Amino acid sequence: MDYYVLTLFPKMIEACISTSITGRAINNGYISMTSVNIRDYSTDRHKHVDDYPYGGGAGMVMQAEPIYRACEDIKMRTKKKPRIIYMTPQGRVFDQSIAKELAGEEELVFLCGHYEGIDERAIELEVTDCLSIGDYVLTGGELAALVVIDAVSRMVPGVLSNEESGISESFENNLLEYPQYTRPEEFMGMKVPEILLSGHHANIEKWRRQQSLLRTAESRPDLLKKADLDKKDMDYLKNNIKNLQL
Ligand code: 6GU
Repeated sequence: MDYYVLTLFPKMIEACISTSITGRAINNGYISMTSVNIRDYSTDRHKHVDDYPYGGGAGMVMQAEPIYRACEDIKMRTKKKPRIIYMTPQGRVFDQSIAKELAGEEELVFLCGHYEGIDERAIELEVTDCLSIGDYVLTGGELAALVVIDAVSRMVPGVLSNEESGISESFENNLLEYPQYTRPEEFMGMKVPEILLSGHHANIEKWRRQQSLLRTAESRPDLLKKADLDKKDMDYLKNNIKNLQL
């Protein structure tokens, strides 16, 4: 997977992506990152990239031309027509299924805006997808792009080790993860649930499933509606959750 990020703050992207699992994936050749400074495509002698909004109002708007030129340059450098994703709170809300879908691409371009947004004509000319990471407003698209890149990268084959990808995880099958414990057996008077020390694998699996069901019902009842539940799951929930709504 080759990522390109168009931004006014390329250092922000590089610092974040070069650490941890994404950093290892870059070193091992599973992903690559090119951060592109939109300011380098300004034709203005003061390297301006923004101006006042037509019609008035607060803040500045990023001009179409530097963004257009940066996108065209990237399209020339990549073999295929890459998807160009504009990070904006007005976009489709990112989730695990979108992460999996994007992981199937060979290249992804992220466009990060700042100020009061970018000139609509740049969006019309270049952008193929708009993505949001949730219903709140960030100062710019960089953190949002990093969130998407992280979630997509761990879906790219080879990025996670066998052990890491064996981790059953929240949102697989729309259930939240069960609680985990490690040594010591007792901490501040709190004991690890007895069943986890029993060595009885079938009972442990059953307990973990029940914990997942409880957590999802309590914190994310919206997810539970989409989960694949059998009769045993349903009976457990009916007996353990007061106002179960499915
Ligand atoms: Cl993608 N960008 C900005 N600026 N704010 C956001 C967002 C994106 N997603 C949620 N809030």
